Amino acid sequence: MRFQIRRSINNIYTAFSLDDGHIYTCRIKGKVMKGRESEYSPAAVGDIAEGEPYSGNEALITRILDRKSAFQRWNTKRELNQTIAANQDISAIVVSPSSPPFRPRFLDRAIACSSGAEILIILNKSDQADDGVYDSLKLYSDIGFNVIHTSSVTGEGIEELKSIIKGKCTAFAGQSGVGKSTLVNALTGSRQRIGDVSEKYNRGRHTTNHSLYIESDGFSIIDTPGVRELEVPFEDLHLISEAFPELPAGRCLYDGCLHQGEEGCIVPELVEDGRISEDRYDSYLRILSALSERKPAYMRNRKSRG
Ligand SMILES: Nc1nc2c(ncn2[C@@H]2O[C@H](COP(=O)(O)OP(=O)(O)OP(=O)(O)O)[C@@H](O)[C@H]2O)c(=O)[nH]1
Ligand SMILES: [Mg+2]
Ligand SMILES: [Zn+2]
Repeated sequence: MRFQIRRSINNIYTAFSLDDGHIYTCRIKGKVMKGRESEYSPAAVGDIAEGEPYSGNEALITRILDRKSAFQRWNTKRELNQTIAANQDISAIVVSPSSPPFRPRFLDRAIACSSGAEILIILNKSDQADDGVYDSLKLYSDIGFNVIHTSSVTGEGIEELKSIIKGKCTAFAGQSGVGKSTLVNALTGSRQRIGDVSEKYNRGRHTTNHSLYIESDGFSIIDTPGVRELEVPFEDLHLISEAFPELPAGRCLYDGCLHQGEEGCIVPELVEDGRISEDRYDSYLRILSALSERKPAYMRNRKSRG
């Protein structure tokens, strides 16, 4: 039987059977699934799995099918990649203007945490936005990202957002307290718990504590837990440039140039001319250097091959 994972808490999964339409409580056979040693958790919300029911509402999962897309982060405690959402068509990165404050470096990392999905940048709480934040976000629409403004207070952008996500699966990700669950509730009429933003620290309180798949009328959504810090998952350094579409491909002297000051690299010149934003280039370099210093726990214990 094929299942779609809709909720995951402590390795107990709630999954929808794509064959009989029932909901099953699932466990995964064995502790670590083959080919998934490099991950914090073998399955994520949105994953398609194979398995067999052993009662009317329980099943054992034996295999996770390859993902077409994912939103992943680096779990700094366990030193492994952690998948927050899988198989979404759109990764919606939600930001807010002032509570919590807009952090461009965070947004750049969030974009790089998504792979295989379209990126949608949502400035939520537009009722609190000022010109500064609109200016900062203009950079992203100039680069070619889809940027929209929403507010659950004024209703701005909600209909536009509905038309963008129609017929698709959208994962909402971003800092805690930016209003992901509030948006999800406005879109689906569901009642996800929402929290306030701490006055003292001006950041969210991690109200949503696990990812959840919600099927709605003509679209589906994955609500994810907000984070305070977000690090890009361990991956091939060359993949990072996908999150920076303004970096030129194939125009530097050497193929596969990482634009880190190599001979014949044209990027420093483009930054100098203002054709590539200095801030975005700085984000890119910071991500590369964080990744090159990192080694996942499962790789470190391996014996070196001489
Ligand atoms: N002014 C204003 N406040 C909003 C808006 N959307 C959400 N909020 C408030 O922001 C706070 C946080 O909202 P949540 O929806 O819980 O935020 P979240 O992103 O789901 O947070 P986590 O689950 O912790 O990741 C709540 O107090 C909401 O009422 C908005 O458009 N404008
Ligand atoms: Mg939430
Ligand atoms: Zn280059």
